[in-house]
Amino acid sequence: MDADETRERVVGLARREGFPLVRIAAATIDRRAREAALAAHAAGNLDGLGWMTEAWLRRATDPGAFLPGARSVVLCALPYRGMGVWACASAGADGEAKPARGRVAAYAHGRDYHRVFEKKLRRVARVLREEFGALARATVDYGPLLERAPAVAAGMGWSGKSTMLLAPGFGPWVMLGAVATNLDLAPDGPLRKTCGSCTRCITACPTGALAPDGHVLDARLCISYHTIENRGPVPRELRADFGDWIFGCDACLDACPVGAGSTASHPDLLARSQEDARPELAPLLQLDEAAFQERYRGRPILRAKRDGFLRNVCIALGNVGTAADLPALCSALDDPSALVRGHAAWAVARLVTRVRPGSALSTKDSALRSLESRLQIEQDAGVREEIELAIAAATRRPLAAKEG
Ligand code: B12
Ligand code: SF4
Ligand code: SF4
Repeated sequence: MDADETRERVVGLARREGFPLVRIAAATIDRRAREAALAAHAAGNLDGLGWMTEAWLRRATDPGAFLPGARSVVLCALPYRGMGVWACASAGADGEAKPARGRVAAYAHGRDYHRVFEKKLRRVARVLREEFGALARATVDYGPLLERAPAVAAGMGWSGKSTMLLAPGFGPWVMLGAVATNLDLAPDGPLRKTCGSCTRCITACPTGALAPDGHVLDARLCISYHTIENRGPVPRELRADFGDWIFGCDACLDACPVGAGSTASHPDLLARSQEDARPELAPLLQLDEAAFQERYRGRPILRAKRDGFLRNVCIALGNVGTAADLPALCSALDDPSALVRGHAAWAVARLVTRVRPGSALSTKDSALRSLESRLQIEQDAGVREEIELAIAAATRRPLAAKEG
């Protein structure tokens, strides 16, 4: 079999697994990507992503460290923007008739994409080993290999100002996976495309996480980072800007004109019901550990863990909930998790300072009673501080100066 034939068979193999986009990159160190990643690390933009150390980033920008002897990387992409009617459903932010709903990033509407990719990529790797006698190693997302840099080098798309890879026809709505191999496959070249003068993603980002000229993201400000990866409290100054996002964030993707008309999606990544994409918020606060595991088994949302997810739900209820949601938030003041109790306190205050004037008085009274009675018994110092701040915010009183 000559080199062209081998290449064609490898690409065909990946396509038969259902990947509409397959490109080959040379397995070389991408100096520019490494510099960008190290600069992001040095600037603190990756703080909180503990595993992304300087040493990890050096390895992750060297396919030869990922698979010793690697000559090529086969990049595979699956589209996932089959949002149907669910993503358009009203969140019911202002209407008592509709329950307040949260918003889940589109990549997390269906089955966990890691599982979907792993199965397919491992089959490709196995054929490379068994039929081609080659070395092969597959990865998706969490493996020690940065995926966007080789995908851009191989012309799968270009590097957008949102930092997303934009694939022609699909825009940012593709997930990536890769198989490194020691087969010497002729690489594809990069696209000659850029975002031009567009800046829509930068303007659309609710928290200003993208640099003014784009291409750099500060994870410390990113809703996606906080709602998925952050295990602790969300900085108070960011919470009001989270809107109704409860897992991930697509604001910079939704704003992108590239691939905006695409509805292509791998079927496993589709929402099965409105609850997968825009779940009703208040009932989520009743999930205990077992119910959370049961509801989200095999779904990306498990990644946030129960306490982190309910923390996100509290923030969203504070931002878009109505007076009808107050009892659920007040119950969450007694949640076993201090993380949830603290964010519930914030959300109670945020909700009562937002609701319409007609219902404000009684709502505020009952909110204050709940906050004050929880304060009587609360032992956790962090939660006590959240409750005190919440009482001050709800009554618009400045906090009394602390003694000592
Ligand atoms: C860590 C991580 C995150 C972090 C940090 C993201 C970030 N931008 O740094 C957080 C948790 C915030 C995150 C969020 C999301 N992520 Co993420 N994430 C990753 C992960 C694991 C590593 C990304 C990374 O290397 N960051 C470090 C920075 C330095 O690298 P970079 O952003 O790729 O930067 C490159 C460019 O900006 C470029 N560059 C830098 N300067 C300049 C200047 C110019 C002029 C140019 C042209 C280029 C350029 O060079 C850099 C190196 O290649 C990858 C999976 C993987 N193993 O690669 C998924 C990955 C990037 N995430 C993905 C997705 C889908 C998301 C979300 C959309 C999920 C969501 N809906 O909530 C958001 C989108 C946020 C965003 N705008 O990027 C997909 C992206 C697919 C695509 N089409 O691009 C990936 C590839 C996962 C996958 N397997 O599909 N993510
Ligand atoms: S994912 Fe959301 S918060 Fe993060 S950069 Fe994009 S728009 Fe901003
Ligand atoms: S919104 Fe505009 S600037 Fe941002 S990634 Fe898309 S095309 Fe590029």
